[in-house]
Amino acid sequence: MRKSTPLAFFLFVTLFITPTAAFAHASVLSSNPSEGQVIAEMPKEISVTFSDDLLVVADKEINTLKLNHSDGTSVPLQNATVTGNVLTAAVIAGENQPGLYQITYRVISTDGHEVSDVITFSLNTPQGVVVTPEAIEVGTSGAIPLPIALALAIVIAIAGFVLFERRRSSK
Ligand SMILES: [Cu+2]
Repeated sequence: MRKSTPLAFFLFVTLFITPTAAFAHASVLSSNPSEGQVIAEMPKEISVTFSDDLLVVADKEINTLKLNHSDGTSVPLQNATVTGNVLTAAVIAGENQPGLYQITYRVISTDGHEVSDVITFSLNTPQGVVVTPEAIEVGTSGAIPLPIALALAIVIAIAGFVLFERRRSSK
């Protein structure tokens, strides 16, 4: 019985987070690199394409991209540019340390709503890398990023189903 407590807690947290994110207004249509992608070479530019145009305010950087390596270092980006619904920033040449990376975006779409989340990709590492808690905490906020929350929900659902089936078949 004691084992079900953290499971129930995780389920609660996941259910609590997911609907909040589901009401976000501008969503990511695509990105380079894309979520979960394993690439052999760091691209010259990081870009994220949204479902809505981004708000541009002269002299104010309200749409930001950050790139972090899972070892905790931040990779400097240059010349963040908004073109309609695309946010792009240049990666400084020579940033090619293998490992897990996170793109953290924080944007405001033309309807005035802020959207932020994390896109994870790996550079030159085998597919199926395990996302460590350390990597998850690279993001700016303490919240669990939506894709990870969804993955957790799926894992918990499967675990719950297995436990349920086991309990049922033992009767
Ligand atoms: Cu909105």
